[in-house]
Amino acid sequence: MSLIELEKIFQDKIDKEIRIEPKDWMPEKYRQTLIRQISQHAHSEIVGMLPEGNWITRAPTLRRKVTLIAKVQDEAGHGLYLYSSAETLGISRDEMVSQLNSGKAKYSSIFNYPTTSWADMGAIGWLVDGAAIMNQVPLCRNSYGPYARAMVRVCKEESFHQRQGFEILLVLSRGSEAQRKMCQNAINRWWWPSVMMFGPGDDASPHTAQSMKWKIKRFTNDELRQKFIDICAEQVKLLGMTLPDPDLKWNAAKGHYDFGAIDWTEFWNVVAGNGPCNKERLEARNKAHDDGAWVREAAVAYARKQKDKLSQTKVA
Ligand code: BYC
Repeated sequence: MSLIELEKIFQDKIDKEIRIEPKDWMPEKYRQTLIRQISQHAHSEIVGMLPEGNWITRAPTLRRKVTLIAKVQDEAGHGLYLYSSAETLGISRDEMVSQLNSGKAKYSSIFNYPTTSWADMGAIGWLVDGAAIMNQVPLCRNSYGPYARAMVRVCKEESFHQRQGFEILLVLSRGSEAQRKMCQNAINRWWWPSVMMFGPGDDASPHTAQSMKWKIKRFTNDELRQKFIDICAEQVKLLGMTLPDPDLKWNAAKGHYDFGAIDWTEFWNVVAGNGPCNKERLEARNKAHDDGAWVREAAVAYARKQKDKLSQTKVA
């Protein structure tokens, strides 16, 4: 069969909402796009453990500590499902991890901002996980089977994360003057980076058009960003706080909130590795990897021992 015929069969399947599975024929560019996106997504989950992990020892109560540990542990699980899903496309986990550790592979821009107060744990849950859910629910319907199935479980856990974050902020927002200030300050710092999480505007997004055609993406970056802003603009009222955008205003004609200009210079700086914490995050990640090397070596040694035992039993 010619390449053109294979591509036609492939696109027909996608148009009919038939999932693509690992052993199916797929265009090389589809495979590469998925590896890029899924590995970036997996790395984001793993690096995303760092800013919140910093607060486990400083959580204000036992209940908060237990919840935060569970959340950070969930992120590790998400990273692992996603690495497994990318492995079905023919890349090894070692390759993906070394691309992350060398700084070659990207991870979400949001994780290059520092967490400076307890209220940041609330703002990350509400805004960062909230933005993640907005982007990830449609990914449960993406065209590649292993990625779509992994996303179902990820999304269930993310919605718990979002609610725990909102509840942290709700408690602070009803607390002392200092707590209210801490809450507003965290919202001010996390708002714009969260809005940028959806990626560049559609006119500056090189991958969106093709990914929509392949149904890897179901909505464009700007469509999801708008939905996120519309929801947050209402939810912030329940907190009695404000979003740091003087241009945020309901537009009845459009049925959406208008919002202010996004600082894309900042976004591209962070993506290029020059954000407030880019260097620190990768150093911490590399250190964690080095520190954990014994776990992998022990696992390999154990597996070898078991194999030797098995072959000895067979000989006997
Ligand atoms: N950060 O053409 P575009 C979580 C890059 S973690 C950095 O729109 P695409 C959590 C993009 O890679 C969840 N880079 O690309 C964990 C591309 O660069 P290259 C994270 C970004 O792929 C712990 C270029 O900009 N979620 O929830 O069609 C604790 C042009 O972009 C970003 C995911 O990973 C960014 N924000 O669309 C708490 C979702 N945005 O590769 C929470 C899965 C764009 O050409 N990913 N770039 O050099 C996606 O849905 C899509 O990849 C994106 C971008 C919407 C992010």
